[in-house]
Amino acid sequence: MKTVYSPRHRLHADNQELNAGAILPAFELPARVDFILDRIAEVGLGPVLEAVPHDAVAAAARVHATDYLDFMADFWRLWLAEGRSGPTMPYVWPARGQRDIRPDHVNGLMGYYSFDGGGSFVEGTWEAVKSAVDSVLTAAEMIKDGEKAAYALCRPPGHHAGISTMGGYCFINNAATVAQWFRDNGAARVSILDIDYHHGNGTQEIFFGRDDVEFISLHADTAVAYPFFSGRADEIGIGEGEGFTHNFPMPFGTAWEGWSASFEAACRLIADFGPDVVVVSLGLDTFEGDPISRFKLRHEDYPKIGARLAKIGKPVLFVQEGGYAVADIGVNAVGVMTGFEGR
Ligand code: SP5
Ligand code: ZN
Repeated sequence: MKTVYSPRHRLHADNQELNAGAILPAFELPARVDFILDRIAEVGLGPVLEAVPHDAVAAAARVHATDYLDFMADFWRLWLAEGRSGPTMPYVWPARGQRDIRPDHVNGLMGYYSFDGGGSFVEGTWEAVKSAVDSVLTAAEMIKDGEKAAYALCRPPGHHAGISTMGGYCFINNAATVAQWFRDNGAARVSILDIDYHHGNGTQEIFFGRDDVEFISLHADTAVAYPFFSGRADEIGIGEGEGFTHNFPMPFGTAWEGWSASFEAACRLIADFGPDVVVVSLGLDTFEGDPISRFKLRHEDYPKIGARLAKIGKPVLFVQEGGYAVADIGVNAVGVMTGFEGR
């Protein structure tokens, strides 16, 4: 299988995050990509190709609001204009009952365009964000040209990014952008299967009213787990989209037995939908050793995921999302891919 990545991901580094009462170095680190690339080489998964530059912003604008994209493009200039240069994060958000009103100052704008404190910006963030879109579009072209599968090793991840909100380490929604790209390039139907530990709230928001892009998410029960405000089983889509969103919340401690039952149901939903292509939002934070998550998948489970996805018989574009057990992430990511290839 071919992997696509951009070395420009590294420009997004030394971020911070709000976590359990402290400002900590972000868990979402550049080294995540290094461990995956090392394992790809070790196993001989296939060629690693550098992302081809695309008009990333135009592709993203098919699923995100242009004022949101404009803000991210302009953010570092606004930040410098305040005399600052260090990493930032939002700290004030409109809550229930407040007005949906766009402020003028950068501090307010950060809150307006985010839903949590995980949208940490540094000088190179925007370049890295666009490079992840380059990666996913380059991989999509490989699928369009006949590859059965491809792996877009995106960083930063994307599935929490909504129409006009960053958060959860995500800025542009890579999976949603590429699903829309497939629709714009001949696919009648696209399934997005999100197996990150966290609910893919951004992807859900983007496609909630649509019947041409199916969204299925397996995740920790958001009654008790991040991102808390979406991901319940009764969220099924709206209007024409009703019945095309499927959520499988699962309790803390879920291991392969429980997880795989939901996964099997998800795979059957995809087969019933009959997509031209499947986009997999591949989070590896379901791993038992993940430092911020509470599922119990083991190394040996990841190849089984890949093998079952291959059985669907549709082209699969894997898009990297979360996974923070940095030293194990390569084994688990490449395990999915070798399982898909039946080796
Ligand atoms: C892409 C992705 O996986 N984003 C995840 C963002 C999660 N951010 C908040 C996590 C809060 C976890 N708190 C647990 C504390 C354990 N020390
Ligand atoms: Zn996650």
